[in-house]
Amino acid sequence: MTGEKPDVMLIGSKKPVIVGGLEPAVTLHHLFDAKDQDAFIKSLADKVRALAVAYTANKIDANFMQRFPKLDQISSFGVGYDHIDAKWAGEHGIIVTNTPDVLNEEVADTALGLLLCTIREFPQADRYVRAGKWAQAHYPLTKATLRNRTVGIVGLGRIGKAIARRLEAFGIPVVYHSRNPQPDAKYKYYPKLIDMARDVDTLMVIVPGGAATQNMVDRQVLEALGPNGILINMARGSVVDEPALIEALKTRKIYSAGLDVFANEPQVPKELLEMDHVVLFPHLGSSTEVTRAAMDQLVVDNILAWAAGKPPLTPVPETPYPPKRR
Ligand code: NAP
Ligand code: 8YV
Repeated sequence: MTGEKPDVMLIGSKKPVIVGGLEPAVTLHHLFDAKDQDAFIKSLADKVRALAVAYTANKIDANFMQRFPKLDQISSFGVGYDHIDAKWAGEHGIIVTNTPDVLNEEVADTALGLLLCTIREFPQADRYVRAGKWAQAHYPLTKATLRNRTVGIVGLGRIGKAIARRLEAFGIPVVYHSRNPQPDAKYKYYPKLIDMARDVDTLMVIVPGGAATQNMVDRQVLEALGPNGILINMARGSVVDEPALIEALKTRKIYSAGLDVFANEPQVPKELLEMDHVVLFPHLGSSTEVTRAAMDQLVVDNILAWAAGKPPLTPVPETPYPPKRR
């Protein structure tokens, strides 16, 4: 691309890495600055050639993309892109990019942290000390232990493998479920999630969100996991049937859960907030300054590559490069 700077719309807050990285190369329009976002989009729709999506709560569906007839590329923050209709984008010659790999280790660290917190009740123990209860009695021994558990990873992808490596170092047997076996994985593969849930006592969920995985952890899977079962959800709230999970926790059909994500976040069901045998994180898998900056930089680098007429760095599988001709 030569000559004039291309027009790019930023959807999300003005993060310094994104704004600083893009402004020298493109004309950036800030959707979140607009008092009337609809009118703002209308006034720019014919010019905008790329979107930088830094706020994943914005649904980028067919209706939204259709508003920009010259749209070439959507550079989205986060590895998950279930907020974008990537299939429609691919069919209409629009490339979607995400931010994979740069967050694998950070999210895997969080997953292990959440697992340990859930099993050993560390947040509850911290609350116990702060409440001044230690002087009266020791915190009770926890019934659950990581020792002798088997962890079934739901989705042995980039992050799932980083979690598996950590579990191995802890001496914990790992098995996994996904649609296809991973050729390079030495762990036992289960083609059916329900069969894996029956065989393990701990599920670590780290699949993409979206229609294909909607409620895949349902009542039957939770019952198969059993009364000693612990569910860790690092994926998306949509992957777990939340009412079924609440019921299973209330009736002790499973032992406990550690949740980083929720069906309607940032709203968390009152029933979960009132339970003391769950651990709840505010979707912080990747949220350190260094990792978020690396993710922001990849949002920038994908746009810069496009602006320079080069292939995208990290296109999603639904929108391979070169794009379908329009
Ligand atoms: P990835 O490398 O694409 O791995 C996804 C894995 O899920 C693959 O093993 C895939 O294998 C499996 N999978 C996909 N669809 C499936 C289905 N319908 N049924 C069963 N298995 C399925 O993705 P990643 O980079 O590891 O990221 C995974 C997800 O983690 C993201 O999409 C995001 O939603 C979530 N995430 C959460 C946080 C957080 O802060 N909590 C941070 C980062 C990512 P097959 O294709 O063989 O099925
Ligand atoms: C982000 C995530 O925090 O990358 C993902 O898929 O879930 C997280 O790393 C999230 O995208 C922010 O909205």
